[in-house]
Amino acid sequence: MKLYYAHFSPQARAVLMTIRNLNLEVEIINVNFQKGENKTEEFTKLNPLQQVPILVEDDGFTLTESEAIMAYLVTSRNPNSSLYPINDAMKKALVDERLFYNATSVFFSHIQILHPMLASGEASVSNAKIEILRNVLLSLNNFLEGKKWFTGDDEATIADLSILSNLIVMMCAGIRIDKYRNLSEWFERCKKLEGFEENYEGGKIVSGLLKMKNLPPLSQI
Ligand SMILES: N[C@@H](CCC(=O)N[C@@H](CS)C(=O)NCC(=O)O)C(=O)O
Repeated sequence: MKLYYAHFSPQARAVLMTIRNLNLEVEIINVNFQKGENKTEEFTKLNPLQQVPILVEDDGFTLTESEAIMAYLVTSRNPNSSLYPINDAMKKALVDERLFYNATSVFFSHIQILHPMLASGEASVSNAKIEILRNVLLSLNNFLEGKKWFTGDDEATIADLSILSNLIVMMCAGIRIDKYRNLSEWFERCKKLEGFEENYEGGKIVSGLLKMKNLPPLSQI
């Protein structure tokens, strides 16, 4: 299988971390956005949204949403994995619940701030956007109350991997999580997961870009 990938993308890194945790072989195709490699006809055929990640199976089966790719990889390659407990309807529903929260709220909460900064050099961030991000961090901290992982005490799931990739972006952009005790403790646990370092390395691209564009880190949040 092939993974169309960019190291700066939290969604792509979450998929790669799933692949690492499942110990799967993959051909990684690095997509250079600066060179417009996501705008080619061939790429647009694979994903009309011109975004990464994209997973392409050897027979051509293609998926373009990170959470769906992660769920598919576990279901198709190791259905007994605790990363996505498909044989337990309730446990699986709890993972889905957090995956949907990640897709609708966690990703949005930082992209609404970082995209205008990185794409058009916008240096100021409105209080309304900061409030949205703070609420997400608070909710994540509350979800973890009394739990080791986002869906319980057992083991990390793909929900943890998805949320982790986005949290890494926020931290690399300067956001401090030490006042969110549950989240900080969970983050320490995540450091032991397969592929954590690789994921974190990709996140650092964001801090590099902010510095390069002379933009302030988001330490006020
Ligand atoms: N909902 C999608 C989001 C994918 C997405 O936004 N990818 C970004 C990188 S994180 C991208 O490729 N952006 C390039 C662009 O939109 O031009 C997913 O979870 O896979």
